[in-house]
Amino acid sequence: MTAPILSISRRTRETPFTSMNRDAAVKGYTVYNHMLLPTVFESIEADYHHLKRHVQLWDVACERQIEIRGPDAARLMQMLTPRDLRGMTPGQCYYVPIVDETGGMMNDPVALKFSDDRFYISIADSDLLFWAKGLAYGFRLDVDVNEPDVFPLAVQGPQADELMARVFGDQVRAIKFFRFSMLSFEGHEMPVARSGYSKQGGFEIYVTGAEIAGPLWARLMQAGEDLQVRAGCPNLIERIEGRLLSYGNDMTRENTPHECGLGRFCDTQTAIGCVGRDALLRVASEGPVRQIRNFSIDGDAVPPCTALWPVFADGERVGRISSAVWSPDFKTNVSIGMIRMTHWKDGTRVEVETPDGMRTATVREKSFT
Ligand code: THG
Repeated sequence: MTAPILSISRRTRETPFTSMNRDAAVKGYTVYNHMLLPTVFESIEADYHHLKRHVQLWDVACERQIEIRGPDAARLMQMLTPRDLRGMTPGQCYYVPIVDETGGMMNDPVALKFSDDRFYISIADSDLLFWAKGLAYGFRLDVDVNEPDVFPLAVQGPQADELMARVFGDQVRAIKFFRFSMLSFEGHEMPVARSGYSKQGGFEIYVTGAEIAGPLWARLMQAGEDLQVRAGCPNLIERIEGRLLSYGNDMTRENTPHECGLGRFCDTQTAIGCVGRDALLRVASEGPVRQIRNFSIDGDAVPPCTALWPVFADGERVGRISSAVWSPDFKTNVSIGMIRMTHWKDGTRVEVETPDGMRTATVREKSFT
């Protein structure tokens, strides 16, 4: 049997790194924000081991930027999120839940603040641009909202500091977690942040202009040869172990940030202007009745999790699994799901209905890492 292919067209946008991925023998793609996102190079397990030991270059250009510019930029930003942005200073990144008027999750991006009148929102997979433009128009805000030619390149893994220092200088070592500096490469200035969709440490370079993507990729590859640098991508196993959520998979507009375990990124009381504030004030006072947890699912490797798997306790449905995969390091199936408060305590035993039968599983309050 041959695997089906993904037909690529103008809608499934290529990135400035697509030809580099091809040269690195990319084996799988998904589509994220209407753009190609590699999912596997050697194998998901080989990519995972390499990521945890060495350093990888990730084409995450699909983390599209929404640029908000103008006198009302800060006001629009605060309308979008229940996280209080008043303490955010230029050069900071904030992980920000974005909610609609019902308090439902619209996206879970990383925001970058350049100044009071300029931000980037580095979005997850939903068309947040239209919601932001709609709010700006509807409220007659004095802002420009657009998607600039910025293409994030992540450098992830334990050797990321060493590799980045060789290309951008020792100043990268001083960049703190979720902060960015404007650094230059061949005369191009770009934000370089200590962040990324893994728990292995590293940076994200917001490559400004497609023309510099090739030279930067080549320089990083050459500088990191002895560090065994290679192309990689967000890794399914590593991100589930670290409980990094995937919008559209682990949560949707049906969920509040509190259900997603993102209550620590909400300051609903003081986030004056957030369109979901009233709705969230109601749920924040009572607390959620179901929440995201990790689970370990017993038995050998589970099949790919491409739909929600029901979770049962004593024959009653109490939750669902949204991501699951075999972990070579933890020697169990690691997973992310949502479960009712009656069963969300650490160590609770439940049953998961997978496509190849019922499996026993254990709720984990903490992530695997
Ligand atoms: N980096 C950037 N943009 C992104 C992602 C990213 N856009 C899409 C997607 N990833 C958005 N989702 C996430 C999810 C988790 C995190 C970042 C973006 C993340 N979480 C830290 C954690 O859970 O450990 C917490 C961060 C904090 O403590 O503030 O990093 O990866 N540019």
